[in-house]
This record gives sequence, C-alpha cells and structure tokens, in this order.
Amino acid sequence: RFYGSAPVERIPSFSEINSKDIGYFKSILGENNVIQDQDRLQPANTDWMHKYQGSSKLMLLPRSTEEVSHIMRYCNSRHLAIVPQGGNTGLVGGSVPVFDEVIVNMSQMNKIISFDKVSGILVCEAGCILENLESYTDNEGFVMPLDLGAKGSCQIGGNVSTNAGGLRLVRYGSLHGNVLGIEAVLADGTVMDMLGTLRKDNTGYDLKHLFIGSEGSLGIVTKVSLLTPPKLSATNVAFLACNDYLSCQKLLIEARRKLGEVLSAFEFLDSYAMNVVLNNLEGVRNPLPPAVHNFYVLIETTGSDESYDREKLETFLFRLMESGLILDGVVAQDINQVSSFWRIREGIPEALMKSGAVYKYDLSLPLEKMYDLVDEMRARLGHPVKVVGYGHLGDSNLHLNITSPKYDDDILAQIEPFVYEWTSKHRGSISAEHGIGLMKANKIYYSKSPEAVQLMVSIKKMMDPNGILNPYKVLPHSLSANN
Ligand code: FAD
Ligand code: 2HG
Ligand code: ZN
Repeated sequence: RFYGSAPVERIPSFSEINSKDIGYFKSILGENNVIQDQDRLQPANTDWMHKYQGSSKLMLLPRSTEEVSHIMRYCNSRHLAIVPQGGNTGLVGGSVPVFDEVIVNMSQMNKIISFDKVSGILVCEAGCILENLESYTDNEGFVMPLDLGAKGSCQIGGNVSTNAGGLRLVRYGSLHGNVLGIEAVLADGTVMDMLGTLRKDNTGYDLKHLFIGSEGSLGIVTKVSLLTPPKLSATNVAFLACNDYLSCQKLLIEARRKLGEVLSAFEFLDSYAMNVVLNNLEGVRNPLPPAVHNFYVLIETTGSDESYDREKLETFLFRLMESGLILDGVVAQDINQVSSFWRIREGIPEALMKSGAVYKYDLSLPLEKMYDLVDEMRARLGHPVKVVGYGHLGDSNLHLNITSPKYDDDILAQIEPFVYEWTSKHRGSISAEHGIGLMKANKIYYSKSPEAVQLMVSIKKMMDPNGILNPYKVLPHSLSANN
C-alpha cells in the first residue's frame, strides 16, 4: 500500500504494546487520553490522501510538555516506536504509523501562551490549529506569516516540523526566519527549552533549526514562538489568464519589479488544474469565461494604502494586457470574490483527491525549466493519465500531480525514477515544502550528497539512539534501522 516507496519491514527490536504499558499511560494521562478505540484510531492511522495506512493500536493525547516528556522517557526505555501527529494533513506519509507505532497526537496542547502587541511575537503550544492562530492574530491587528489550504486542520507544530511553505512565503519568507524559538522534547524525555523571543541571538549553534523541517524524527515540538507581521489594511487579488508558461514567467519578473513592496502571493495553475477544480468542486465557477485558458496566475498584493495599492495594481495589469502578456484578467471587487479566487487555487489538492488516484510531486526547480517537466511528463504518459501543473511560482515551487482512474504500478514505473532524475539533473529539490516522510525516505540522495545524508544519520543516532521517533521516515531505510 506504500505507493512509490520501497516496502519496509518492521524493525524487530521495537517492543509491542502490552497491558502494563497501557496501565502506565493511563496513570500519567488519565483514561480519556489513552485511545484504544478502533473508531478513533482508524482516522489517525490513515493519511489525508488515504494512501498510507498504519495499524497502531494506541493513540496518546498529552496535555502538557511534562506529559510528553513522561511518554518519551517511558517509550524510550521500553523501545516503543512513536509517530508524532499534528493535524494529519501531511502529504508524504510522515504523520501516520507504518506499523504499530504509538501515535502521540498533539491536538490537546492548543493554548496560546502569550502575545506581545508591540513586537507581534506569539508564543503558543504546538497543537494550535493554524486557522485559529490566524483569527487570534487578526483580532490583535497582526497576521500569521504562513498560510496554506490545510489551515483549518493543520497545527503550528506540524507546520514547523515540516517547515511548511505555503501561499505567503514569497512575502514573509520561510519558518526558518519566522520561528524565533521552540520547546521540544527529545527521545529520552529531555525537555529542550529554546523558546526564545529574540530577533537576534548568535550564541552558539542555533539548535531550534534542527527541529524545523525534521518531521518529528528528532523530537516532539511542544511550544513555538513566532514573529507575526502587522496586518495591513489593503489586500487586492487579481486572477489572470496567460497564453503560455513563458508569459507567466515574464509576469513574475514584472510583478517583482513593479509591485515588489506590496506583492504577497504569486501562484499559477495550468488549464488541467483549472478543469480538475471546475469538475470536482461544488460551486466553483470559471472567473474568466467562456473558455478555459492555458495558464492562470493569481496575484495578491497587501499594503497599507487602499486607493494607491489598487491603482498601482490596475495600472500594472492594464499595461501588461496592452502588451499581450496577459490575455484576460479580473481584480476582485469584494471579499467574496477574493475568497472565490483563492478557493480555486487552494481547492486544487482536494479536487485532485476527488478526481481519482493521485501521484504527487513537490519540486523546487529553476523557474525557466519548471514547466518543461510537465510537458515532458504529458508526452511520456498519454491518455487516460492527466498531468496537472501548478504551484508557488513566486518560489519556483512546482506541484506536479498526475492522476489516473486508479493506482497502477506500470504508471508509477513511467513516472519514477524519471521525475526524480530530471529534478536532480536540473539541481532541483525533490521536496520543496512537503518533506520526505515515508514516500521519499529512499530518494533523499537525488537532492542531498552522501556526506550530507551521513551527517543527518549521525545526528539522528546521537539524538535518538534507539530510533524510536518516527522510524522509517526521512532517512534511507537501510541507514536508519536501529542497529
Ligand atoms: P501532520 O500531518 O500531522 O504531520 C506532518 C509531519 O510533522 C509528520 O512527520 C509528523 O510526525 C510531524 N509532526 C507533526 N506535529 C509535530 C510536533 N508537534 N512535533 C514533532 N513532529 C510533528 N504544505 C506546504 O508546505 N505548503 C502548502 O501550501 C500546503 N498546502 C496544503 C494543502 C492541503 C489541502 C493539504 C492537505 C496539505 C498541505 N500542505 C502544504 C502539507 C503540509 O505539510 C501540512 O498541511 C502541514 O504543514 C502539516 O501540519 P499537520 O499539523 O497536519 O502535521
Ligand atoms: C498546495 O500548494 C499544497 O496547494 C499541496 O502544497 C500541493 O497538492 C499538492 O501537490
Ligand atoms: Zn504548496
């Protein structure tokens, strides 16, 4: 069932849960936070795409860092493997067990600890849902520096652990810049207090970065401190059509030059992505009818002067429409139109899910080469497979999605290793923002040197000598087995 990843075997040195273990967990967490009920375990054993399926018999719901520490110390001494779980929206099979790992679900640790209205620094527990943090900061006159389609379910701890990019990275940069501090619990139960709130702190190695993007393989993130930028009053969103990919690229270059200080998102989708959305999501309409164009670009600007920003955007669009770079376009007139444009872009993963079996690739590639891969894939695969290209053009991040009526090993063999080799040849990354998880644990060499992977393995062995934290994920299976 692990499409695209080599079959793995359960590491034999891991123990199996027994009644004494259950008794211990109940004694520290209380009956209600020790879940053995199949109905509740089922969704936690299955990933968002319904592609990866574990068989855990136990989910724990800690309410404090101390409880996480007790869990870890106990599991480490008993050699019980663990999968940390946030909102379970991950797309690489990292958030669900592979076998019978204990699920440590962070949803109960959902408190906001402090918010500094002067600096905009938010300190909160890892289980806070991103959308709740967005509403909270919005009320205080600030915004979260990251936004993504899964915001209604994903947790800040999961975002940090995957180093999620999303729709605003082009403006606010990655979480490596916005996260000021982290509290994390190591495999042996040690609590690492790195929950600083300073913009600048060059004292020794900046260890928090090890936890940003390590997908729960080095520790469980329990608290996060984050820099949130002030909310600006004017947001404008334009939905534009282009004839070809070269025009989208030129549009990005122009937008950077002419809208630089207000540009807050630059996303693109091709006609295949648009059709998937129109055919699979209720209530979505083509904003630029009648025909579906070859390419669409969504540009968002965020600034502090409503009339100035809008005029700036409209002048920009008018000029590029005259020059033929943009074929057609519309600027949202109200908040409903803003959300309907975003719904098209953010709804693509959901629409793809509804359309059939999906083979998902999340690639960083040189901007000018990015769409060549989509074209090559299309030529390679033919009917009835659909090749969909979209993503964060402003970050050179392509989401290549291939759909077929059902999963098929022959189709997969046509896609892989071709897509990874192509990416490696162009010095791209096989995981721009989703992580490695189970899906790509054996593919890491396409993007990282053997020396770099070896250092990662050494760090993993030092921090988690029994290998209990999210086993089978991130690092190649042959190197990560705990022997
Ligand atoms: P989970 O899925 O539960 O976990 C993800 C990984 O982090 C797992 O390896 C897990 O073990 C680990 N983990 C979770 N919580 C913790 C913790 N507290 N401590 C240690 N490890 C932990 N990603 C992007 O980068 N950009 C996007 O635009 C984007 N859009 C998405 C849209 C949709 C509709 C969906 C379904 C997903 C999208 N994603 C995107 C994928 C993205 O990785 C997740 O949405 C999100 O960052 C994961 O958060 P989560 O709480 O759901 O984590
Ligand atoms: C997005 O940008 C997410 O919508 C999901 O990162 C990407 O579905 C995908 O491939
Ligand atoms: Zn994305």
